Amino acid sequence: MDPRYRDSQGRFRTATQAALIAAAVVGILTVAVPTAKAADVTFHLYGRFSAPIGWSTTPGIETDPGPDLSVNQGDHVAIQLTSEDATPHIFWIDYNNNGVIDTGEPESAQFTGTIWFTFDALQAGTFTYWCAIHQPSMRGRWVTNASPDSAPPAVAAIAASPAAQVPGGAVNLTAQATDNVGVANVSAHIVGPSFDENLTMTRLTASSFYLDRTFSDAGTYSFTVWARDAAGHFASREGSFTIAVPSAPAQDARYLIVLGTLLAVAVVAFGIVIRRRARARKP
Ligand SMILES: [Cu+2]
Repeated sequence: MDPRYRDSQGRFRTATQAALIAAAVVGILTVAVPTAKAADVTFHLYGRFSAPIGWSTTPGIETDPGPDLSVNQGDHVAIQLTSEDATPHIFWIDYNNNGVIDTGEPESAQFTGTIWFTFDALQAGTFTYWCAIHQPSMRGRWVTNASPDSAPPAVAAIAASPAAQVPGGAVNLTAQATDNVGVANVSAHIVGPSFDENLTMTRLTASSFYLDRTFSDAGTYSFTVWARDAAGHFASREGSFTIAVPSAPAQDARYLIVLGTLLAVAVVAFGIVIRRRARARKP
């Protein structure tokens, strides 16, 4: 990670200095430090491995290294990737500069035509972007500017659907999680009868997360949704749902009504028969 960032006067300061300045501002003014808002950033990047080899944001004038590309930490990045030589390419940012594709590094699908590749720029620093196929050719400089993230994420609108489910049925947990820079990870810690698991929730949209899961044991389950940002701040919110063996009260009531009616009819009929016999015996 690049420990420096550029302040409003354009000077580079260290993260420690930034933290001290931020703390001083909060301490004196007791207001929140203004923070950068994550934005949607779009590029069109053209690549080729036949002359002119390299990358370009304009077709036909590729260079190697290609153009410097820069975004802010937390930005939602969408890159339209076009292969100009019908050769397969893979766009990839080597976050740890070890020359191989690692988990968590932005890596596009292989493309021979045009594709969209989207990712969130959560890791700040200066990196090399590559074509994973034509490395060590087809490279360029990628900069993700660090955002001072002083605020924790917010978790809202947590829900379990259905709130009461039968054993073996799926329960859908949903939550909204937002952050001033970017939500890095959302998980649900679920505790129930003989169940205790911390499960990663899947991102549906920028701020919506969900988890589908079945539960076999009847009982009450409590869950805590945890959201984490890249700076390590946490926020959580709690909810619950129940798993119960189904009863069919409506059907039972119907049976009782039918049975009761039959009994009543039988009693009346029996009464009539008795009375008639009694009358018939009278002289
Ligand atoms: Cu390539």
